[in-house]
Amino acid sequence: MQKTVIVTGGAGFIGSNFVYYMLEKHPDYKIVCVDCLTYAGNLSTLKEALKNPNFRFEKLNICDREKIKSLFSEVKPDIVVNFAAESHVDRSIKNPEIFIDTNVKGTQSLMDVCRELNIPRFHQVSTDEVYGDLPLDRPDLFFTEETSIHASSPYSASKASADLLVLAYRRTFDFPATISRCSNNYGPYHFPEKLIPLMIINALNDKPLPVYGDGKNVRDWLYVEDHCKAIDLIIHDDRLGEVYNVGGHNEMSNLDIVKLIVKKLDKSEDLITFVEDRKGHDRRYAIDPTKIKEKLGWFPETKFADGIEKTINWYLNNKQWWEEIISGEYRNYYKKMHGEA
Ligand code: NAD
Ligand code: TDX
Repeated sequence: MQKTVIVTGGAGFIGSNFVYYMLEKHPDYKIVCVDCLTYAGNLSTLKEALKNPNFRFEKLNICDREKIKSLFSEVKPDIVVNFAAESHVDRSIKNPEIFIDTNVKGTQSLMDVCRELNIPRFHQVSTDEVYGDLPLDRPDLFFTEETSIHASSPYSASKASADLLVLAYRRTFDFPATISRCSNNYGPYHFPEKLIPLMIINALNDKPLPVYGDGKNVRDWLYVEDHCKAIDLIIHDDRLGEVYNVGGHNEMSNLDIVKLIVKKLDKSEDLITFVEDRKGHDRRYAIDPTKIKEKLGWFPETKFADGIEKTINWYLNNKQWWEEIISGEYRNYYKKMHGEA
């Protein structure tokens, strides 16, 4: 059956991958992207989607309740998937306020509009960071959906707050929502301030590779297409009020990731530079995805060895995309973080 899906934050990394995934998987669906194009959103990312008659882009801030209401009234979506967020932990440490505005108030505003218009389904894209971190010396521990919320950074606190609001709207107003909490994604269109694209691009440019602290922090990496598949399954399932953990069972230390990228690009490990640690730096994330596997049959299909190969090749073949980005506002950010552009 033909459906209309509103994708907020669809000009960012995961949202744009989701737009492409949905246009291909459901060629009869209408996909409407709502994005205000912050530093992290790029229309060039949606260049191919914009050629598709089933795709529409609206430059709008999710906090602008009136304009969102007017668009949603016109479009009458069957499903709203909320990716829109400030997503970078380091930026949240420098300037927390915008994280509260977009991630908390923006989510609330979207839900209010959906309630007013009786939109039948809302999905909140959340993160494993809401659970805080796990110790490195307890590899037997994983985050389950029952793990208590224990956020460490202003970013994760804002995402946790949004999750609590979604669950409260579910209970109080019978709001038709679901939540997914995913581990670290990697793949095409990943903004170059995040670990994997930053290391690929700096290595290609023979620039220092800044590893925070001792580099032993562990993340659980998932190829972005597998995340998109998980969300597609969740929004097409009738169970409401569910929270699903989504993860790749693919834990790696930051240093191992950086060394792998250096090796693949045939560069020298001398580029690796240990820098001051991130404040409040989470040690380890590890997802137990048993629930989504058992209830929806989801599993991470892309092996890390294949995913990282595809990702590196994508950055090699799409230089124009990231060269445009690193020549803009990004330079100011990089200068503030690392002292040189
Ligand atoms: P991103 O920073 O690449 O993209 C965010 C997008 O949201 C951008 O296009 C930006 O312009 C847009 N946006 C920001 N504020 C907005 C606003 N007020 N109104 C409208 N649009 C706005 O982020 P991402 O990495 O693609 O993450 C997408 C979602 O997935 C976020 O909610 C994030 O918390 C979550 N998540 C990300 C990861 C990851 O590894 N990147 C993992 C788990 C969950
Ligand atoms: O230059 C760097 N050097 C470094 O050592 C950068 C940018 C990062 N790191 C470390 C910090 C983290 O331990 O690498 C790890 C990954 O860092 P990020 O790419 O900034 O991701 P992270 O903080 O783990 O958060 C990501 O995953 C969860 C996303 O940005 C979030 O939006 C998502 O919720």
